[in-house]
Amino acid sequence: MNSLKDKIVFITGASSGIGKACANRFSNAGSKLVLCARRFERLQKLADELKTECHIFQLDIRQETAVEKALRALPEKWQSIDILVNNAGLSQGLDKIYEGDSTDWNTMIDTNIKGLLYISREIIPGMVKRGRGHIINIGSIAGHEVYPGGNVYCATKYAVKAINKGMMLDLVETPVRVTSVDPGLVETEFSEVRFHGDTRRAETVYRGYKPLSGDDIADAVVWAASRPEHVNIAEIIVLPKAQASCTIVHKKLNK
Ligand code: NDP
Ligand code: 8X3
Repeated sequence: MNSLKDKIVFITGASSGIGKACANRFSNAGSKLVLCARRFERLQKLADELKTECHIFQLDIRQETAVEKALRALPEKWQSIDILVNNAGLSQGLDKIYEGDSTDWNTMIDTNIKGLLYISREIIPGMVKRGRGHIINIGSIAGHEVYPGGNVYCATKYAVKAINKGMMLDLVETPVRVTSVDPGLVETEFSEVRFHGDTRRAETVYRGYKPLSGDDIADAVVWAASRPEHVNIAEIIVLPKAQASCTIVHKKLNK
């Protein structure tokens, strides 16, 4: 087992859901945390609650220059990031492709693909130079199957799958590990964001079965990170027991 104590873990999108759960799990394992998101007050509250030392900052990962500035300005003691969890991401809309909103498309592409790349481009060179590091990308079952209305969101997660593989290939001659953790249905703010704040519609996504929690995914992330250095967990798909594919979910609904 690879100890996570005193490792510096950078988690994007730590203000909610899976990212927040990862922060809690790594904190319990004794890691030190670098956390970012757009909602800074949430990060402040989280950092106050966590048992470990944290460095928090507000960042919109879609802004390339802001990403460069923020990460190049990290205080020296926080620069040697050991583990990067590329978690920040979102879905917007569930429209048929011919009815889709290009603002939604741009938000998803700019966050899930371009934002992840901007962050990675800043962090990976240091890992290569130091001869250690682990990148954990949060993909999705939506990067393995396309479902009706999922079109562009699925395309972004297929892109994450390709980028994960690309990272593995390009880093094979280094000690830097690369993992994709690909969840199915996880009850977070994800559906509320997808449906533009329609909480009633969002709730229906998780009704009639037991969905995953952010903590279930954090468990897989921390497990992958704590394998011995010679073990690389390339990809993990984690689904709720009631889910067999993107669209086959066994729901017991009251009539
Ligand atoms: P949440 O909405 O609960 O959390 C998303 C996080 O991403 C928030 O912390 C949000 O912070 C952050 N974020 C979004 N846009 C940006 C941005 N432009 N810059 C910085 N941070 C941003 O959803 P989840 O926890 O479920 O989602 C986390 C990841 O898991 C995503 O990549 C998602 O695609 C993936 N996923 C989720 C599944 C699910 O069913 N929930 C299943 C499979 C994958 P803030 O708004 O404060 O910026
Ligand atoms: C999130 C899971 O099935 O809602 O990536 O797209 S799904």
